[in-house]
Amino acid sequence: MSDQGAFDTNVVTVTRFVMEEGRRAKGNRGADNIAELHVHGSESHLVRCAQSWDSPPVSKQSYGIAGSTNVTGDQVKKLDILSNDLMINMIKSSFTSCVLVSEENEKAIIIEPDKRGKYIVCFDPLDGSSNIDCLVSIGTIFAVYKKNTDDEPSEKDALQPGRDLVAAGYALYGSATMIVLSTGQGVNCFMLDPAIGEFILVDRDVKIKKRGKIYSLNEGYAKHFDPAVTEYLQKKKFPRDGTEPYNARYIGSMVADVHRTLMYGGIFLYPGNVKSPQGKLRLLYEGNPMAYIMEQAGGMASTGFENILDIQPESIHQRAPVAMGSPDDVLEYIAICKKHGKK
Ligand code: FDP
Repeated sequence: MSDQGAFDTNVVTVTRFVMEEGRRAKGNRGADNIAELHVHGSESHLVRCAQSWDSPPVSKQSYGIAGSTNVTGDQVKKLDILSNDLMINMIKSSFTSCVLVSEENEKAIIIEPDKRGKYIVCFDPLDGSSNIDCLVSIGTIFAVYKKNTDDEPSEKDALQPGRDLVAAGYALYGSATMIVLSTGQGVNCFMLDPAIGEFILVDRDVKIKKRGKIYSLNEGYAKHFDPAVTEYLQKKKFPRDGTEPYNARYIGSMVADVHRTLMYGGIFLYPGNVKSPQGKLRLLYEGNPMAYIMEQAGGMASTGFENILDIQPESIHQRAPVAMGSPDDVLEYIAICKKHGKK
C-alpha cells in the first residue's frame, strides 16, 4: 500500500504498474504480450510522448500553436506533425514494433528490419487538433496489436479487429495530464506528477456507471441525422417515463469527450448521417482503442448495429459510426437503431 505521509515513498508509477501486471498475468492468455510490451518499453515510450506535452502553454508558444509562425517569426511545424514525428521516433527506437499506422500518414509505416519488433501500433498523435488554437483539451490515442503471421510486415498486419488488441489507451492533455491504459485486465489511470516527472496510478480498475445522465454529440448535424439518432435524442430531451432529461456536453475532442463519459457515465456518439454514412471517426486509431477502454471498464461500444471491436477492418483509415459509454445507455441506443433497421 502507498504511504500517505507528506512524502510518498511507495507511489505506483505507470512503469512499475505495467511490470507488476505483466508478472501477475504470467500463464494467462495475454501474459507474454504484456510482459513483452513492458520489457521492451514501448509503453514507456508512449508515456514519454505524453510527457513531452506536459507544459502545453510553453510548448505552444515556443513552437507556434497551429503552425505557420511562432513569436519570433520563425516558420514552425504544426503541433500535430510534431507529435506524429515524436510518436514515430519513440516507437521505432523501442525496437518493439514492425508496422505503424498514424492518422497523419496515408500509408502504414513499415519499420526498418534492424529496428523491428512484433507489435503493430495504430495511433492518432494529436486528436482534437481543431481545438489546439483555442487551448481546449486534446489527446493522443493508441492501439497495440501483435503481428499474427511470420510474413514480411505490411499494412495488412494492421487490419485486425479490435477484439485482438493487446493494449490500448490515450493520453489526455487537460487540466492535468493523464494516461488511461488497458492491457486487457481493466482500465487504470495515471496522472503526471510534474515534480517527479512520473505518471502515478490515481484510479485503479476504473468502472463506468451502468447508466449516466449525459449525451454527447455534435448536434449541429441534426439536419442530416438518421431517424434513429433523432428519436434517441428526443427521448433524452423529453423523457416520457418521468425521469429527468439528460444534460448535453460536447467538447469536440474525442479524447476529452470519451474521458468525461468514462468518468461521469452517459453516452458519446459520432453516428453516421445522410452525408457521411460512416461518420467521421477512424476505426483503427479512434473507434477501436476507445471501444477497448470502454469494454474493459464495463461499458459498451457499438455502431448501433454491431460491436465496434468485432468489425473486420478493410483499410487502415476506414471510418465507423460510434456510440460508446454506459452499458444501459448504449443498449437503449442500439434498440432504437435496430427498430429503425439498417439502411
Ligand atoms: P479533430 O477533427 O479536431 O481532430 O476525429 C477527429 C476529431 O477532432 C475528434 O477528436 C472529434 O471528436 C471530432 O473530430 C469532432 O468532429 P466534429 O467537428 O465534426 O464534431
